[in-house]
Amino acid sequence: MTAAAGDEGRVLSLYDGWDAIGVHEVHVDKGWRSTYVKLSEPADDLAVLGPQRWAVAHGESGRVVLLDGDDHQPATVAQFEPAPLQVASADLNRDGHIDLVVASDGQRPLLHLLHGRAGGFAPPELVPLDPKGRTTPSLLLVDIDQEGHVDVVAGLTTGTPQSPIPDHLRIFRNASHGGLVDEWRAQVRSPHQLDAADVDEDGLPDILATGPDGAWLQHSSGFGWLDSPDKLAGGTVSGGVFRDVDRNGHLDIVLLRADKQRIEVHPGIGAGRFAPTLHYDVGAGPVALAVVERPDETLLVSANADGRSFTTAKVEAARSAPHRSGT
Ligand SMILES: [Ca+2]
Ligand SMILES: [Ca+2]
Ligand SMILES: [Ca+2]
Ligand SMILES: [Ca+2]
Repeated sequence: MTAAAGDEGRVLSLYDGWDAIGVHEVHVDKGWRSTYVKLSEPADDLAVLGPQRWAVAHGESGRVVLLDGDDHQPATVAQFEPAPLQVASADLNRDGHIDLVVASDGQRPLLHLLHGRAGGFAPPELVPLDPKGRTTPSLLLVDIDQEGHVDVVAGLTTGTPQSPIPDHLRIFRNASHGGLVDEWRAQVRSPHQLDAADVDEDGLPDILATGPDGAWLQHSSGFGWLDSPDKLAGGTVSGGVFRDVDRNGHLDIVLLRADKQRIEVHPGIGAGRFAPTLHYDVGAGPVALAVVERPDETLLVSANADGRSFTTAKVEAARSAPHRSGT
């Protein structure tokens, strides 16, 4: 599976080489209800723009299509050179229309910025990606400098185990009106999946990077800069997100540890500190992580390569009130 995204209490799945999106209503006790939306060709990536509104990137043909509404009729948004594609969405210029950012890993890796407008998208604007970044496994849209506009963070991998070159994040600041400026880069191991949220509660978003070289937490130090990464886990980590899964008011870090075949929850207790880690066993070969939040429950979902199975675990709400210091 290459993507797992929460969508109104459901999990969307997109398997490598499959030409369908799975839409799964997830339950711990009652089993699952799954439907599949057929695609015209295998897809590389998927972004959720809203309820029943998805952008799908097809690297084989270079097409990015929009599936809108209950009938999921695809409309081509843009056509690029065939190349592996990543897609992410946010309103970059704050005009009320969702915009798309597409990373394409052709001969010359590029970011394509597609501004949404009434009835569709404007033609793509091109922003060169780092030429040393051989592949772009992850795209994250977050207002990293907290000045009010969403910025673009691309996770770039460069080396091979035989000839390692440091992987890195490339930060593109959203200067004004949705134009992107290639700002700076931060070295980090394993930027295969990215998430951002203010985990240490200082008002600035922090970044969680996970991949085959472990899980790494980078705190923001202000003005869009990141501190050097803290290692959270070694081994292969197939996904990581910040969520308040135990609902105690503090973000927790959820990791899918492929090496240990389990989901790990680092429960946040405030100010970037964590209670002892909780473990949930999953099936063989976990490849993607999703968190389903409903009014009455939080579910952790692991998609497992072995038999294309899923494992679901329910998180108990934290019993004690949030800890306060200095009282
Ligand atoms: Ca917009
Ligand atoms: Ca910004
Ligand atoms: Ca922070
Ligand atoms: Ca929590």
